[in-house]
Amino acid sequence: MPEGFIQSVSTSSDVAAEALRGLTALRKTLPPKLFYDETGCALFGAITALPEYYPTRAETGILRARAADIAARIEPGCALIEYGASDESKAAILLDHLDADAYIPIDIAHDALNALTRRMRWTHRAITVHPIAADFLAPVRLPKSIRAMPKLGFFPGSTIGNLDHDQAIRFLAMVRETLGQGASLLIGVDLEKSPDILIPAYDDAQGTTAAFNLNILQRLNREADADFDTALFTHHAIWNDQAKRIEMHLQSRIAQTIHLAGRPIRFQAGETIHTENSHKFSIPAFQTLAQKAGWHSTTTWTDPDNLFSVHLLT
Ligand code: AVI
Repeated sequence: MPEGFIQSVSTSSDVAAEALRGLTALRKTLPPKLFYDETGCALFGAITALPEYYPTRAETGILRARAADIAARIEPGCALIEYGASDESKAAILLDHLDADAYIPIDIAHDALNALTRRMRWTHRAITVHPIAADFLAPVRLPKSIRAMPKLGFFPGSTIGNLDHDQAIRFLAMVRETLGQGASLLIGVDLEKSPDILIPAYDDAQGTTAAFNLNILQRLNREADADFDTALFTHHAIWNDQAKRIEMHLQSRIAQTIHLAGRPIRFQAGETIHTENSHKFSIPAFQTLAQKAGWHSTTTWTDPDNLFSVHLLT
């Protein structure tokens, strides 16, 4: 285990308890953080390379084009604190331009974080890497050694869109508190667009997103003593225009009873498990959300096709 590793990862009993809570509710749900076991992280990596999944390419393009501009706004000797850091590729673009002394990746996916830390310690030797294995929705304690450094929070990938609005405001307010006075936050936010672009991004021709969604059931079979037959569930991605979000569901093809941690769970034919929301924003709508959490959006960058936005909040 890397030096300085703070560990608070989910145990199998947490996984079973969280799954039971969602699956016994009136409308069945599963928390999206359960996607990210080792297989789920690999499938998410494959999603980011799909021709239909534009967010990663668009955001990476913005970061490459604007990294120098971003770095010019951040004080030297800073610490970069990345929330949801299962892959360092976006942080590395920033670190190549920032005058940074420390990098603190925070992620629940322990194995991915471990591998990232090893790579970063090799490729960015002048920077101290302090990984934190934690659910970033819960408060985290930053290492004492970065206390005096200027802080830049980084929350790429539009993961903010996976939270509902109240949760997003609470999260942004908590980040503000964690980073402290004078800190900045660089955040990637996916923009509202036609469902003709959105639906294929979440229901791709190769079936990679379907496999990612169904893996949550396989994970419950592996870790929560469940007996889902994934062939009896179908992946669906729908655009909810009122809530401005893509919703991912797993629909039961037939009436069936599955078991999880010794408990029977009944499904009607056609009933769904709601596994994820991915909210999309206009620029003013996101600025208002950030303001409610006490942040002020100073600069917003977009890609040439206006698919994605990156905001610097202070
Ligand atoms: C991690 N998150 C921002 C992705 C998204 O686009 O909402 C997760 C994802 N789900 C399906 N495809 C990608």
